[in-house]
Amino acid sequence: MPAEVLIFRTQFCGYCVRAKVLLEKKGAAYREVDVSNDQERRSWLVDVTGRRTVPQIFINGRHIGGFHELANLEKRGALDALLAEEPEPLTVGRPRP
Ligand SMILES: N[C@@H](CCC(=O)N[C@@H](CS)C(=O)NCC(=O)O)C(=O)O
Repeated sequence: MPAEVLIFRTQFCGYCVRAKVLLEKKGAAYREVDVSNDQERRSWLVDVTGRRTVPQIFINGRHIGGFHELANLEKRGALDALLAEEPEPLTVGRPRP
């Protein structure tokens, strides 16, 4: 089973598009959560990630960062392994959309 990839994004976000293009190029399925008009979820995201920008990307519940961190993983040849990891059966502590 492939990894669970979750992208928190807003509607007009170039880096979100770039992250999705990269994941699509890798053949990775992902789920998107649009936080454009959801202040509560956005505050939660800032609390969890310590970041105010979007996208914020999680792979199997692990916070990866934004587009640049994702692209760096790919550059270092580390992204494939993460995307191939099975998600844990238990989702305690995993971000909920
Ligand atoms: N280094 C970040 C940059 C992300 C970024 O600047 N995102 C823009 C939207 S495309 C953003 O969140 N801007 C709002 C802000 O900076 O508060 C990444 O690679 O994801």
